Amino acid sequence: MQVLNIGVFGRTNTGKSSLVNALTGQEISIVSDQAGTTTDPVGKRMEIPEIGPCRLVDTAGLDDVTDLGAQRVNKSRAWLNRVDLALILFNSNSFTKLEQDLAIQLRGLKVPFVLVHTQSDIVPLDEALAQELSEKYGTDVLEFSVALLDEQEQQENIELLLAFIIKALSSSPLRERPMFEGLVEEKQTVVLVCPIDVSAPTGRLILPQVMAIRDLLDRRSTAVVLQVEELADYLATHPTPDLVVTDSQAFAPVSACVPPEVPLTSFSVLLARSKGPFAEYVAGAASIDALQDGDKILILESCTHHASCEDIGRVKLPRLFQKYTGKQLQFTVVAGLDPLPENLRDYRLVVQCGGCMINKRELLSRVNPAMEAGIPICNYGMAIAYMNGIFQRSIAPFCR
Ligand SMILES: Nc1nc2c(ncn2[C@@H]2O[C@H](COP(=O)(O)OP(=O)(O)OP(=O)(O)O)[C@@H](O)[C@H]2O)c(=O)[nH]1
Ligand SMILES: [Mg+2]
Repeated sequence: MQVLNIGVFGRTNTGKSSLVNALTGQEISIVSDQAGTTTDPVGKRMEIPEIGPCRLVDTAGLDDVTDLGAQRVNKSRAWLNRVDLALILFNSNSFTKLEQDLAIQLRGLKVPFVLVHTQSDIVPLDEALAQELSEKYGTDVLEFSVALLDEQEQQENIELLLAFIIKALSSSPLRERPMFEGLVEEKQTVVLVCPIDVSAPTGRLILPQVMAIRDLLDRRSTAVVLQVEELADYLATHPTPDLVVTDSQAFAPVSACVPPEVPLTSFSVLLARSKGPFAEYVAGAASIDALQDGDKILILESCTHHASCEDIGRVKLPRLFQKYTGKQLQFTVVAGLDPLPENLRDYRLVVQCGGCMINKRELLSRVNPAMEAGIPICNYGMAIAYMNGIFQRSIAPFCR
């Protein structure tokens, strides 16, 4: 399930932590009149109506000049690459170069933002300034305070902030596309093939499988969940399903079982369509055939996990690449949100993991530099599908 990040940015003492506490109704962050109270960014998950799970991220002041100030500012600024929405806080009608630059940077990153004039019980927002900022940046400007004496008025002020957040996120292009949007309709049946093998986590399903089941329930369609061994018997004894989705690793036996007229795809292809730059992945997969001896491949793995000996990014994928191409290739793996290599242009292909642990915005910030440098990109599942000869079939349901 996608968790949207909402970053709270601004100078020290503008009331960032107070706003986070007011919005969540909890004492998440320490509040004090000492500039530089918040040091490391603090995230708090909250469910926002109409939007779903979000992470509210309180950051350190962007004008922090204490000893560790520069490091704190860098850590806060790093969140600009991860947020789906930013709240830019300012007070005393002081929208200076710092705030202006922030707004311009966010606009360049195509991240929506809302301007929040804080501590408005002390200095109210100047209407002319609000009008000017709203026109200049095309966003809402909210007069906000956490210290209103009238309880009802205070509640309404928080509700209004929430309404602005919902409005900005609902129309955001950074929201992920639901997995089966445009593919499956009410009352249709989808078979989900979920192998429970050694790599399956104990006692639970993996995130893409859970997301698929949830989206099918939302669509009032039927999900049939089974393992590879049960598939043939199911198909022989039940009406033909409208779609079959399998774990990529079981694509070969599953595709042998599923009649050619029944659409078949994989969880990773669905995930790529829902959160990745799908068309670019499709084009990138074809570039695997052009790889030559000595070419470099960059593998981007977005989650952090202990690398096992059969690790997909470090062992299985490189092995498959060598076997399929017959070329001597060089692989670099970058994990988590570690910086990308400086010599990005030296790579012939970038292969990103499915990104089930990160949101669309974070995933795009990983692959965008490669796209901008004109380097073909693909993801794990689509590269595996391509090299196993099942690519065309797995993307066919989206090309109808
Ligand atoms: N009167 C009034 N005081 C506020 C309001 N919001 C915050 N404050 C006070 O302003 C001071 C700074 O608030 P914080 O929430 O700690 O500000 P911050 O932006 O998180 O500060 P740093 O973490 O240092 O960057 C505290 O003394 C708060 O009590 C408000 O709406 N009205
Ligand atoms: Mg703070």
